[in-house]
Amino acid sequence: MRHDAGLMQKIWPAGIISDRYQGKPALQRQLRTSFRNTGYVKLPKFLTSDAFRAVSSEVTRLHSARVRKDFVMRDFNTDRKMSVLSGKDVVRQSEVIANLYACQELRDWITSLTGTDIHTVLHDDEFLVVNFLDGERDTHGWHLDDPRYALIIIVESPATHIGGCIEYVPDWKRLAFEEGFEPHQHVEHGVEICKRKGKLLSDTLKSSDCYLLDAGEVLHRVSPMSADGSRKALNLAFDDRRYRVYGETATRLYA
Ligand SMILES: O=C(O)CCC(=O)C(=O)O
Ligand SMILES: [Fe+2]
Repeated sequence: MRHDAGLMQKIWPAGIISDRYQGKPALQRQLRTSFRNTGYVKLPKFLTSDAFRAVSSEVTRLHSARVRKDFVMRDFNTDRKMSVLSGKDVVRQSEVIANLYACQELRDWITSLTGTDIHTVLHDDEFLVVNFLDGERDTHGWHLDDPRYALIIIVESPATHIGGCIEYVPDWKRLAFEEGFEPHQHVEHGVEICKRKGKLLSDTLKSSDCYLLDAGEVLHRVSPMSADGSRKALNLAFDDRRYRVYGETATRLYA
């Protein structure tokens, strides 16, 4: 996928990252430290309002093309009750999102935060995905991503008291080793141990918030909604290496 600077300029003449995240060395240091410590950093109003509006209207338009999923993911033994669109289905239908994924400004910013190279994910379902929670009990259960990093853009979020929030356990595999539980099959059991030890973290996010996650290392889920509500999120995945062997989980959920 090629970055089309001319088209980006036409779609978003002011660029896509809002001013509050540019040329602010103190804030950038703080974000970098937080990401290094927890593998998570919240980025309220990360996109300019024009860019967010465009993404939001595309994701909302794509809702009608969503594919329903309701199964237990083998590798983590956790629920997928949600609707999805794979990367290749999204870019077929949205030039705006395809260009956002290819945007060099975005990649440079992520590099400056993580301190690593950023590469396109070479998995045509998983390089970007759109996830929808559409009602009571919907959840995107506990998992690790195959690609290293995920930049998530929250387009719509349910009322905070009904769930649909991000929960995460930094450094999951190391904790599993230290606490002696199996990190891929006995996930709920491991999460209970981590919760007792205060290692389970969570955050509530609202429409236009973004977050960057060290998604290959930090166990995460979107918690079940306890009542009717709606959540829409776009996940742009990047890797810290050029090639990697991908597991089966993304294919099962998105292909
Ligand atoms: O929707 C979110 O906030 C997280 C999405 C996610 O974990 C994923 O797409 O792998
Ligand atoms: Fe994920």
